Amino acid sequence: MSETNNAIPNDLSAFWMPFSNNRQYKKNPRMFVGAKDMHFTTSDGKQVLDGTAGLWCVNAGHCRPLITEAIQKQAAELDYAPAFQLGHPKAFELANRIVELSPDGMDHVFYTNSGSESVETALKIALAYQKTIGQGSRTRLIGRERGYHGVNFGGISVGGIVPNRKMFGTLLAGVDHMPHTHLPELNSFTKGEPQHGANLADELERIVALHDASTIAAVIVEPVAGSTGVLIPPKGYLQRLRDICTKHGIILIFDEVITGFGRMGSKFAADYYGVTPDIITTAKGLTNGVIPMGAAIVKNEIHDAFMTGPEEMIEFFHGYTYSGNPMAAAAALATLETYKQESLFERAAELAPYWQDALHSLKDAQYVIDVRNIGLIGAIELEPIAGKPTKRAFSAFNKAFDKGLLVRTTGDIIALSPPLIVSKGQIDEIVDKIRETLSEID
Ligand code: PXG
Repeated sequence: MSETNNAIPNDLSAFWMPFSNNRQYKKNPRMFVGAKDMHFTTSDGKQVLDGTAGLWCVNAGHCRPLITEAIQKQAAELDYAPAFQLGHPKAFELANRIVELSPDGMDHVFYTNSGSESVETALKIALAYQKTIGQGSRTRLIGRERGYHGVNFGGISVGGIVPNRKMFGTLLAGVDHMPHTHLPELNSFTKGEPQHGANLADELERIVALHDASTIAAVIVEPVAGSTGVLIPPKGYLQRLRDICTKHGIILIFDEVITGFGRMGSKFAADYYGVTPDIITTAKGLTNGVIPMGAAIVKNEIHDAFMTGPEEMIEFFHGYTYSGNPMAAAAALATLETYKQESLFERAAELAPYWQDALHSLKDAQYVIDVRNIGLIGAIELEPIAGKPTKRAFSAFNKAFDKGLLVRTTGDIIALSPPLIVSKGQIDEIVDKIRETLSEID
């Protein structure tokens, strides 16, 4: 890469950065100018170990050759094809590949460009499905406290992260929330699935009793809540949600934007937990984060209910200019091929016990009040500084970065999710750098 390309512009004010402290960042900007496999290169030439797969998306590691070549080739061959009433082969081929990975009976894929759009799409499919089968009174959507389902209006309505909601008016009407499943007094320092809290799924019964099942269209949850700081479902919890939804004719949506494509050491969290939802939302790992793309994967019964009217009619009034975009489809096909050739989902499963032990060795490190893990996901929760929530974790983020490690923080929680190509030596490096970091911050 030429130096001119990577020179830091001397005016950073025009770019209003997402989910960032713009003013503080721009005083001390940190920029990546390159990446390969497990590392980023910074503009000042430092290597930074990627402990977070970018933003939970680069599951195969950075700048992987199959993906790079596929995109280059696609850009020269078919850059764009209209998405409505027309198609191109790779969008269909990719849907077939996704369906092969999906739980049995979920054989249809609706393309989006992000996790947020996958969520909106899933909620709209759920509402339209209920109407289509003569259950038009089912208009309520149920989410969960501390849930993250992206940033669009449907997603923040069913989501439960307060700062993401409170500035934006009344949101969607007719939404209710189940309680979150974080029970630190009972489950702290659990390795893998927590023992306590499956009964929290029964709160859904309470919500059904309050509103009546005939008014509820769908329930949406992250199988493992990621953004809010890695909340792992208690043993048996997801199955209970499934049973309650089935009993009451409520559609169950698993938001697998983070948990899909190998993060759990399985294809989807649905496989990991042996619980099949009615719709799965995905994005991130679908294209290794390289080109924006998401997908809602839909159970046959739901899809088929739309395919009943006159054939010349559009069946579902929804879609995006870039649904199934050729560049994104090429990136996704090459990503899925990389996962397969390198058995990366299996690799993640094999590494998970080592990951677990390494993370839990931080139990006695300074400030640590909880360690949680599942698959190749981890969280280290820190005791907040009194009266200054998030400050300690943000110091840890900065200090770790200076030591050449990228972590992600949310609240006072350090969240970890390395690319699935991480080595045991790199897992040790992540843990060692975090231990050092915690011993050096206030
Ligand atoms: N659902 C879930 C479960 C997610 O985790 C989205 C939807 C939205 O995806 P898009 O592609 O619209 O951003 C997400 C995204 C973090 C972090 O550090 C998490 C996400 C995005 C950025 C940062 O926890 N999750």
